[in-house]
Amino acid sequence: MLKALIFDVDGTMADTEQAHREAFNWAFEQEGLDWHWDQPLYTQLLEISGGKERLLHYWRQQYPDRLEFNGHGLRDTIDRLHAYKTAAYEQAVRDGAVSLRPGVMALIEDAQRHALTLAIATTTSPVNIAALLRTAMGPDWQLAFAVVEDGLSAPRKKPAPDVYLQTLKRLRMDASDCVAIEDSANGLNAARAAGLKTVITPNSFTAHHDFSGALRVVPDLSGVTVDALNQWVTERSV
Ligand code: XBP
Ligand code: MG
Repeated sequence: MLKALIFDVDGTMADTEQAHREAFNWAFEQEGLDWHWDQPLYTQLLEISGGKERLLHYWRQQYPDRLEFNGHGLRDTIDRLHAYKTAAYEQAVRDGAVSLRPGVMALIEDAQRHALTLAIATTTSPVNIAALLRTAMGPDWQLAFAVVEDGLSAPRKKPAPDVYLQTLKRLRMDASDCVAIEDSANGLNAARAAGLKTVITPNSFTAHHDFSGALRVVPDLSGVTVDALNQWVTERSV
């Protein structure tokens, strides 16, 4: 029987990437950059996990030989852009720009009824997790999660397995006792590299990804219960 569920955040617990994209574009305006990440471009750029890594990847695409902007070095500019973006994203979430996806809260509550342990394994920044879950679950949201591993605590981003390996280590559980819930190919590959069976709930940014090896791919978590997850795990192990 499962002992723990490990949730990804962006795209899984909530459809946050539109709000991230808009926050990035606001940051570019503040910095006087004529960059604009539209939906198709951002869908491609999401193949790079981590906002700073995504910015660096795009910078190197746009200006392969440029190491500074407005007298600031590359790293400083990226750190400043990411700080602007994170502040804008946090405000948008506080203002109600995103809500939990269908079935997420019901599965969390069902897991609590079954005395399962809950954890978070994400590449996003800690302030983003807090902004989303404080708004969605209230100020004591952190009490629901035994472990939270994020973009700061696990700097090597998905598809590297680090964030999941660190979560399992802190849970003191074997991967076989847990299920990961993800939305993207990077997330699936990170979880599987850590030995985790993974349920995928795609979204508009990831629907085209390759989810081979997933325990299940479902449109969202509506109707997904702990009993259903145990059933899927049992079916897979026979
Ligand atoms: C998705 C990501 C994050 C967000 C942006 O994280 O890759 O980078 O797109 O957030 P998840 P930051 O693992 O939860 O799907 O700018 O804070 O990275
Ligand atoms: Mg995700």
